[in-house]
Amino acid sequence: MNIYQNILNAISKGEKLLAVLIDPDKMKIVDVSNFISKVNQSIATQIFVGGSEVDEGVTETLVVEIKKHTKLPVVLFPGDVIQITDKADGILFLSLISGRNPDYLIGKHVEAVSKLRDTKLEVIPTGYLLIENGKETSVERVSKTKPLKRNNLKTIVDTAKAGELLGNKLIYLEAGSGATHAIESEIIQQVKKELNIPLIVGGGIRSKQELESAYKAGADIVVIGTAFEQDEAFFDELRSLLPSGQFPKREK
Ligand code: 1GP
Repeated sequence: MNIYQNILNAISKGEKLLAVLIDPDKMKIVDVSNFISKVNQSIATQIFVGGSEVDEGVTETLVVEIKKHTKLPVVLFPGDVIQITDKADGILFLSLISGRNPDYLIGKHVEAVSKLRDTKLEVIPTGYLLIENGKETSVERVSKTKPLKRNNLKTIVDTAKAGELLGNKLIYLEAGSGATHAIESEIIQQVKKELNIPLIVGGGIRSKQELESAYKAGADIVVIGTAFEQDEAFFDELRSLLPSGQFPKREK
């Protein structure tokens, strides 16, 4: 499985991607089979697994269970090194470039190497930007970094571009899980205009309209967690989202 190449291929055909985020801290193992069957029938193209605060071993158990029920790529979106498991297909190797905490710019990465060295995980370097959302998010609390101000568009755009120039393969604009407001179209548009690599947008997207406007503004991959956790019927609601053909066909 070449996750990144598949993302590039899909985007080059004008397709949009949807990642369902599963937080190991919130998903019970007994509920996985039912939840994943909903994911399989939906327009989702990837499963991301990760959270800000997860106990050791929990992510691996969850990933093993998810893999029993789907052929979609399972990509780690880790809040910490202890969430790394070789049972997944890939990992977003996140650099929190909106912040200035050296642990999340290089420290955790060095720690991760001894775990990654013996795995076959596809490592995808990702520049991760936390954008202010009006309330403190768990990423902000755990990473002890400040998000970028929404009205400081130039800093957001320049930070995203710096992330690309540093060699990241993806840029992720994050409002934070459960954000009260999703990232505005204007921010997505301006960032997208500058980038030559795919753009991920997530945090606080709870309606079909919000998803659609993120795509229209230029998001290549949208990540949704909370809205699916709270109401699995949202999977069905999204089926009519875009003309068929805009979502890649995939094996389930
Ligand atoms: C969080 O961007 C993701 O890291 C998804 O956020 O849970 O608000 O959908 P939500």
